[in-house]
Amino acid sequence: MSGLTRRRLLQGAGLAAPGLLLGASDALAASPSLRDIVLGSGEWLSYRVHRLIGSGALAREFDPSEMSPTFRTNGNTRPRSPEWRRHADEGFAAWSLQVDGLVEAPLALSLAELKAMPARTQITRHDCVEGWSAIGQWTGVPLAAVLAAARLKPGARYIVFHCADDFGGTAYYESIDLVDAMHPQTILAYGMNGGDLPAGHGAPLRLRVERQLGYKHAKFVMRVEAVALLGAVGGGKGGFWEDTVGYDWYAGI
Ligand SMILES: Nc1nc2c(c(=O)[nH]1)N[C@H]1C(S)=C(S)[C@@H](COP(=O)(O)O)O[C@H]1N2
Ligand SMILES: [Mo]
Repeated sequence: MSGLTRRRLLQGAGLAAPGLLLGASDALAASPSLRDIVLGSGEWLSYRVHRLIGSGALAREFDPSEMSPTFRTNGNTRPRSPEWRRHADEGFAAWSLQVDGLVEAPLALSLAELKAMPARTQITRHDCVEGWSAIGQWTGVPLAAVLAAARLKPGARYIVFHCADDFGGTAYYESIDLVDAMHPQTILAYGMNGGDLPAGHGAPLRLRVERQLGYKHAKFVMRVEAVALLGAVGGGKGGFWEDTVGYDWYAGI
């Protein structure tokens, strides 16, 4: 059963069954902000099912022979920010990733420093909400390793990704919870299909969060911020498309 189909079923089940699961306790049940975002929609049940029974599950990984011959780009493919363009012209030699917010040790990590950290390579399927999929190979540093280096403060609950590109002057942004942030397949990727991450796919660094739909995979990531609440981020729903067209924040597949 495809992820999308399963998700639709979960949303349907949400009409009848939420009481069953809402009784279980976890830290998120106590988070009014998250409840406000998703309560009353199937998204809430989907979120709880994933967190209760599937929080450690791995997304399927594929054989090199299954990789898509072409992997299309989508959304922005070349940020118009002068800062990003200068870095691109310089091969991102002077670029660095900012890691800040609710962390003990804010960091600025160059591409060389990120590449010197533990690396993970995975061949996964990307599912865009618009109805296309592609299988590609991604190499990067586990987000968990970056967050461990910066040492999250106890109040941190969500990780926000701030991007170099914009739509109509608003920079792209996305966010995930700490379960997805610490998941072994959640990486900040600097490589794709054996080479450097191409500009169109988010150079120099993009998020891969393999159990989520495509729009969660922030490209052109400049800054990773740890926050306690999503209410103060953008329009308050945790991501650019969530805020502008109402996409689910928890786009679990
Ligand atoms: N910064 C940024 N990240 C983004 C987007 C974007 O426009 N800007 N588009 C999203 C969408 S909808 C999809 S499907 C994927 C596309 O990734 P790709 O271009 O590598 O195929 O990136 C996601 N991340
Ligand atoms: Mo997408």
